[in-house]
Amino acid sequence: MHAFDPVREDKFTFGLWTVGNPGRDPFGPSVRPTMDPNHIVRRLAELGAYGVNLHDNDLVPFGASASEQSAIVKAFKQTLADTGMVVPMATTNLFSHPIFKDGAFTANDPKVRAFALQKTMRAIDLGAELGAKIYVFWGGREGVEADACRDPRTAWHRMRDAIDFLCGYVRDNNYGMKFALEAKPNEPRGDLYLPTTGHMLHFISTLEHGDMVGVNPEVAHEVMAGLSFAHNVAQAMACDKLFHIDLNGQKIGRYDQDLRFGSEDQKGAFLLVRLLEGTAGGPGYEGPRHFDAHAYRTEDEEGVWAFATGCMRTYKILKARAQAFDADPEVTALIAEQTDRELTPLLTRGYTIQKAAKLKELEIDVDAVASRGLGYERLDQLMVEHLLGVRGG
Ligand code: DIG
Ligand code: MN
Ligand code: MN
Repeated sequence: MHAFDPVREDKFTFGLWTVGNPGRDPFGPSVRPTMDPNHIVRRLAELGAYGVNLHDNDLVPFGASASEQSAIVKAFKQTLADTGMVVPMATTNLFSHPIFKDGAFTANDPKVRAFALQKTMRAIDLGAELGAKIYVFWGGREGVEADACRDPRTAWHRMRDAIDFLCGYVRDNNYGMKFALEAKPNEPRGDLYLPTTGHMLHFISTLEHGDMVGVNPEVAHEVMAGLSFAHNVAQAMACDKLFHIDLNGQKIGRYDQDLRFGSEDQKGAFLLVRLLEGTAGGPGYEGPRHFDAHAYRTEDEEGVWAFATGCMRTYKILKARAQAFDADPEVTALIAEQTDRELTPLLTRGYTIQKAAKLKELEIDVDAVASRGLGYERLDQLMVEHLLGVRGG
């Protein structure tokens, strides 16, 4: 056992669709054979993963009969029992079948919206049967090209009605599930409704049962929008709404690449892991570390498992680097210098008439404050040196 070998306690998970991705893309067919879900579970267990996630149709083919579903699920549950792997999260495929070509919950045709609810309820039942306590909604087709086709407000109301309805279904069945909403700015539709985690956090505040609904931010999706992923995750954590997370890599300004975690923006990945692991002192994230990513199209099955191992190892290496960074006395001293403990009580925990009087009387040497150097160049250089492994062991 080496320092960065993944273990169950790391809570690393993969969607069946990630390592099972056959390498198909808009310009070419699959390059790898389809993997059996039970084989995926066994191989991931051998690599040290904690669990798998799934869309309904990743396990049960679309249109399978009840008896076929029963046999598939029985065998899958046996594989989970044999390997000790769990299913923390489940979700619905509301984007592959042509019926969803104009959306699912937001589609103009009420028969499509009815079928989307029906399919999701059945997928929730399957997720509950497999023990999932987090249910993700990614609206891959909830969007538009010809914007005149519906009032965007109508789409928003339809989405809200669907999530409220499904919250009711989960509560009625005492499934004990929480919902996690996943944003994306575009792709496969020209524009997707609710494009960023920020939009989702507002949307949740309008729901009937918002207490059971949080977010599932994905690295690639916020980077596609040109945003700081760590900042979006931090906002979700600050309002206790980070219910799940999709980890991967992404180059800015590209289509959704879903690359191996940490394979692109290492500084961004470092700051994200530092946040999730709480090494800087704030509360960390306790949920599964889910890799919603897939191997390059160039890879065979061996390459797929190298991809999966790389995701987990890079996360653990970055966690060790973050721990060393936040234990570095020069780093902590530079960060501490920015905190004026005397003034802080005046600036936090709300208004009082006494605070207002004190602040109005405060003598502030504006020129002296303005001319002060903050030492951020040294601080960021220290981070780079920890990241490059020349500091902190
Ligand atoms: C894509 O980023 C989406 C789908 O793969 C899935 O519905 C969701 C769950 O992680 N992510
Ligand atoms: Mn993605
Ligand atoms: Mn995702």
